[in-house]
Amino acid sequence: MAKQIFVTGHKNPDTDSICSSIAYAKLKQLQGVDAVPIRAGDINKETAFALEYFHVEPQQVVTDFYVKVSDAVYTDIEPLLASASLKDAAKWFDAHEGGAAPVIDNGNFAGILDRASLAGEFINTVAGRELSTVKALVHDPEVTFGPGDNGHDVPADGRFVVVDGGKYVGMVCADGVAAVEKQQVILVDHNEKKQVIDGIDEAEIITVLDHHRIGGTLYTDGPIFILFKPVGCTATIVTELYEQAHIAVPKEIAGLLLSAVISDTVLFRSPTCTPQDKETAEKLATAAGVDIQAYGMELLKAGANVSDLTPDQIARNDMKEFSNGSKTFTISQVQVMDTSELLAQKTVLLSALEKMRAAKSYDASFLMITSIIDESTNLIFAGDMEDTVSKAFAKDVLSKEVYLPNVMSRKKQIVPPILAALK
Ligand SMILES: [Mn+2]
Repeated sequence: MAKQIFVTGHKNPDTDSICSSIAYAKLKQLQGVDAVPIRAGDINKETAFALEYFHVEPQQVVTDFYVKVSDAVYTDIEPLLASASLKDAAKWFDAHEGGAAPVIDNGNFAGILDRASLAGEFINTVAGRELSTVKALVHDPEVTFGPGDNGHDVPADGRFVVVDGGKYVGMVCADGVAAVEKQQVILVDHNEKKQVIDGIDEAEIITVLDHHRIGGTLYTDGPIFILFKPVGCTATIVTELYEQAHIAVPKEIAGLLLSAVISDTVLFRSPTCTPQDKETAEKLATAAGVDIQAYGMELLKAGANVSDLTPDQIARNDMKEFSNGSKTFTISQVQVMDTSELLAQKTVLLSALEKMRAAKSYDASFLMITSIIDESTNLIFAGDMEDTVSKAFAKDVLSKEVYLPNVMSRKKQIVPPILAALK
């Protein structure tokens, strides 16, 4: 049976990544494609509100695409019993390739029997010496693998025993790992490698739907379907694909897509919002049976409640990683109704950012403290980037902070000036 196609948003998923992956997987299903939404990690409070509101369960979490030993293990290689005779052992080697036989004792993996040590028993026979037993010849292998281990760790030469909880499972070899059918993946709402689930090089990207800058470094072996549009939300692109397919958006999916548009455009306040996003939201609101403004404010408020988050959680809220090739930095964002409480904790937030920056040796870690009401951002950061920040925004940096009126969008108003200032 062919594997299901995975549809996923970025690491540290936001409402658009969660909802657009669910909605696009649904569209593919309605078109007869065996696609399933996945997510890279925990959902945030805003997304949880949307999913609960429209009674949709969050999709399964997948944290990497590495081929696993369990995908490649040969389970039809019968083990030898420790109580087997030398003759039975010889028959086993006659029927199997490889230099070692897995041996079990009382149902548990006992070790391996080498072809060479069994051959030694032939010499003992000829020399008239006392013969050993299979049990006595068994020894621990140098390496074994568990079903959850990464296939790329299996050495190029040889066959290796796979053991799970003390029980023999089967054997694995590098050729078997290489022969595993690649996991097909559809990326929505991202294309920068640093934001993609780990191990994407062992999978096959077949589609990318996105509304961000092209962040380079992704590579495919064959031609793929790509749709990038400079709109405010991936959900707007997904809705367009439903229309193109002449498939009505199911009610709960319309609710999720609407939530994504509201979230990404901050209820149409963000400069990333286009007329297409607004028109799309209106159609989706009708299909979902909600009032945009009333539902929108409820949704944003659910996400804006950071009162129960620790400074560490705030520092990595909605975090994305960026690189220009030489400098790597992260930008997190919190969107709140009132920034004063967070700004009062600035010292604590800066040390949380510094801890995060130092742990991964980022050049800088930024936090956008964005006011939904004032439509402005206080940008604070850890790392030695005063000159870059000052140049990027043509402002003096005061104690690791710049105040940016009319700035709400990371991708349109923060990332491009920082990248330009780094050139
Ligand atoms: Mn998005």
